[in-house]
Amino acid sequence: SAGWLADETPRLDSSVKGSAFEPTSPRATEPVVGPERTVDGFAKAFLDELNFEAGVALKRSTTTDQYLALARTIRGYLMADWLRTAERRRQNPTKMVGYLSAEYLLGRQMGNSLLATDLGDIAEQAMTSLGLDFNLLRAQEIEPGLGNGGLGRLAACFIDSLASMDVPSIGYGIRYEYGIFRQTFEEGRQVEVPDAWLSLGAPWEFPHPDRAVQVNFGGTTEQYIDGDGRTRRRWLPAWNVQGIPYHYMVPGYQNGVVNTLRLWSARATQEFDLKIFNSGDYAEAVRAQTFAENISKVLYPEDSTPQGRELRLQQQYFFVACSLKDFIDRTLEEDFDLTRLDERIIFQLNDTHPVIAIPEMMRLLMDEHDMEWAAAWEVTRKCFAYTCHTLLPEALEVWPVELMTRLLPRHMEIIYRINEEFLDTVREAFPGDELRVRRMSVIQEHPERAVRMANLATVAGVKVNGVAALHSELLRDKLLPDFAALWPNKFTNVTNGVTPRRFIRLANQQLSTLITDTIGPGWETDLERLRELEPYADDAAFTESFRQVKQANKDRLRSILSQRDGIELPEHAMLDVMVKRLHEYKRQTLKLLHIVSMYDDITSGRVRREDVVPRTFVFGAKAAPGYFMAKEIIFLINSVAKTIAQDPRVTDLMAVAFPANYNVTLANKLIPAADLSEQISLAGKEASGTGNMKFALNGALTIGTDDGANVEIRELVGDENFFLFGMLEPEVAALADRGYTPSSFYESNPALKRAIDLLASGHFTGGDRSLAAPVVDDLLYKDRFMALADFQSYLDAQARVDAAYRDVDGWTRSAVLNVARSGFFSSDRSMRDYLDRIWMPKS
Ligand code: B1H
Repeated sequence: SAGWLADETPRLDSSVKGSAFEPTSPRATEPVVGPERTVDGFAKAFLDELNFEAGVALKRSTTTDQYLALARTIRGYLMADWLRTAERRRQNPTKMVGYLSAEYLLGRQMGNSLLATDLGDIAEQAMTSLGLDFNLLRAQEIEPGLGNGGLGRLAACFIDSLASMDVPSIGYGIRYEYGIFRQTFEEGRQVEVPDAWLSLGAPWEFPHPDRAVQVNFGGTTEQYIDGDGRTRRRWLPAWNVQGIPYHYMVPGYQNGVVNTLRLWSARATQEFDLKIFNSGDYAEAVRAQTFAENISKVLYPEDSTPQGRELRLQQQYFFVACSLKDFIDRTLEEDFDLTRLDERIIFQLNDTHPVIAIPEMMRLLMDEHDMEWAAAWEVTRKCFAYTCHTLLPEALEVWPVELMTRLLPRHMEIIYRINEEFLDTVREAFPGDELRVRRMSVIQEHPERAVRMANLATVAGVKVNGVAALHSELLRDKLLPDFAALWPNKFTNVTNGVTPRRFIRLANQQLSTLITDTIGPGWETDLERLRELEPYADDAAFTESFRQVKQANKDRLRSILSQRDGIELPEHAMLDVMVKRLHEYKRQTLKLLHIVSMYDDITSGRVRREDVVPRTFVFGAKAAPGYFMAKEIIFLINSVAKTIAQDPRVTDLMAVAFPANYNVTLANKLIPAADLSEQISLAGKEASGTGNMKFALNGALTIGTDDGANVEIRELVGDENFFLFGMLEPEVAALADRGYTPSSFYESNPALKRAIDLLASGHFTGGDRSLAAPVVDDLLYKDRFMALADFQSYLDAQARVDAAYRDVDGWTRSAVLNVARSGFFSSDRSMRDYLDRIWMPKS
C-alpha cells in the first residue's frame, strides 16, 4: 500500500522560523560509529563521499571534488566523538567556558584534523591507492582567515587547548564571508584582494538554519506597567536580522574530545523583508536582504587600531546577542535558575570587541526573563572576565553615545545605570575626588561623548588580565591605575601561549620526530617535558640531527618560496625572519635600517667580504588597507629587496625576500626554517607577541627588545641564548617625557646617518627621492616609536648575532636550549592559568 502518499502536508512558505532549536529527540542517544580506521575503510568512505554525497565519479572528478571528498571523509571520523562529547556534556552539565571573540584565525583544518585523529598515514595511503596525490589535495584548502593577527590566532590556539584538555567550552564568533584580505604586490605596493574562502565549498562547517536566532536593532525604549503592576522599561526595536549558527569541530589532540566553535552568519528575517515587500517594491525588498547580510560579510582588516564604524558595532552586537541567547536557551533546557547562571558559564571577553555582551546580559535577564536590576547585576558581574590585548591609546575602543543610542537604545540606558551605580562606589571610596570620577567614568565627555568599552569591561568583569607579565603590570599601573586602586585583586596576568600541536607537531614534523625519539612521546600535551632535552644540547649526535632538521626545513622553505612566489634564495645563509602585521610600533623600519646599513658596509668596502656572515632576510606582513605609512613601509622594503637582488656586489652575501600574503599556512613553513627571530617592538608597546614563542619553540634565537613576552622568553632561555637590545620601558617613558628628537640621533650617529641618507637618496627607488620620503621624513621628524634611538643598540646586537652564528656548535646549543626551555609557552599552560586564576578559582 502507498499510505505514505497521503501523509505529506504541503507547506505554505519556505521560510525558517526565528525560534530557538527544539529537539524532537526520538532517542536520547544513538550509537554512532565512524568509518573503519584502515586504508580500505578510508578509501571506501572517500568514494562514498565522492559518489553519493557529491555525485561525482572518481575518474570524472576535479581536484576540488577530491579535496572536498577528502575533507568530508576525515571529518566523518570525528563525528562520533563530536556527538559523544556533546552528549557527555549535556548529561553532566557543569560550568563552561564561553570564549567570545570577534576573530578566530584558524588556519587550515585538514592537517589539524588528521593529526587529531591520527589518520595521516592511513589517509595518505588510501589516496595513493586510488592514484591520487595526497599533498596536492591538501594544498587545495583555503585557510579560514577569520582574524587579523595575534589576537585571532590566540583564540584559535586557546580553543585547541581547551579541547585537548577536555575543558567544557564553546567558542562564539562571526562567520565572515570574507576573511582577512589576500595580499598581492603590484610594483612593490600592497594590493588587497577579497578572500573568498567559501568559494570552493565549505566542508568543515555545519550550518543550522533551523536554529536561527533573532537580533534586534534601533528604535526606541518606553516605560510600561507589566501584569504584576510593576513599572518596567522595554525596547521597541526598528529592525532585525537573524543569526544562523554554523558549527565547526574543534578536535582535541588524540583524546576523543571534539568541542564546538559556533560562528554566526547574518540573514534577513521575514519580518524585515515583509515591511518592504508590503510597500510593493519586490525588487527593493530582495535587495534589502543584502543589507542584513552585510553584517557578517567581511572582517575589518584593522589590527590594533579599531575604526569606529557603525557596521562594526553591528557586527559586535550581532554575534554577542546570538551567543548569549544561544547559551541561555541551552541552560533553560535543563530548567536552570538564571540567578545562578554563573554556575554554568564564564564568558571570556577577547578584548573589548564583545563587551556589549555586558548590557545585553542585563537586558536579557531583566526584559526577557523578568529579573530585577539588583538580581540581574548580581549574576551578570560574575559571568564575565576581560582580557586586554594592548596599551596603545588609539586601540582602545570607544563608541559614540550618539551611535550607541541610535543602534542600541536600551543598552545605552543600561550602560548609564551601570555607570551611575559604579560612580557612586568610586565617590564612596574616594570622597571629593571628582577628577578621578571623571577618569574612571564609563562615559567619556571629550572630544565627544562616548562609551569607554575597556572601562565597562573592567567595571563588570570578575577579572581583568593582560597577556604577558610586563603587559599586565603596565595595564594595571599605567592604563587602569584608578581601577587598580579601587579593586587591586581584579587584576591578574595570563601570559599567552601557542598550541604545540599546530606549531611544532604539524609545522615541524622532523623536529617532532627527533624530540619523540629523544625523550619519548607525550610532550605534545605536556610541553614542559621539553626540558628533558636540555642535556642533549651538548650531545654531538643530537645536535647534528638538530642541525640537519633545521637545514631540511630551510631547503623546504626555499623550494616553497620558489614555487609560490618565484623567489630564489641562496642555499647557505642565516635565515633572519620578521613576520607579523605591519605596524609602526613593531618597527619593520628598524629592521630595514639594519639591512641598508649592512648593504652600505659591503658596497662601500667598509667591511671585508670575508668578514660578512651571509644572511637571508624574510619579511611577511599585511598592512591595514587604510594605514598609509604601513603601506609606504611595505613599498620601501620591496624596493630595497629588489635593488639588493640586482646588485652583484652583494647578492652572494645578502638577500631580502618578502613573500606576499603571510598567513597561518605560510607561518607553518617559515617559522621552522628560521635561525633568527626578530621581535623588535619599542619596549612597552607589544602586549605579548606570540610569533616570538613559535620561533623559540622551533629553535630560532631571538633578537629582541625587553617587551611583551620577550621578557619571559629571555628569562627562561637564559641571557646567553637571547640577543637583547634597546631601551627598557622606563627609559622609553623617560625619553618621551624629556622630549624625543629623532634628528639628534641621526646627526650624532654616522652609521645611522649613512643608512638614512642612502635610503633617502633614491638609490633603492629608481633614483626617485620622493618615493622614499614618506618613511624617511617620518623617521627623521616624528619617529613615534623611537627606531632611531634604538638603532645603535640594535646594530651592536646584530654584530653579536653574527659572531654567535659563526660558532656553529655554540649556536646549535643555544637553539636546542631555546626549544628545551620554552615549554612554558604552550597554550595548554595559558588555559590552566585562566582556569586557576579566572574561570574556576579554588577561592
Ligand atoms: C592585539 C589587537 C587588536 N592587540 C583591535 N590588539 C583589532 C585590536 O580589529 N581590531 O579592531 C584587532 C586586533 N591585537 C595583539 O594580541 C597584540 O598586539 C599582541 O601583542 C598579542 O600577542 C596578541 C594576542 O594577545
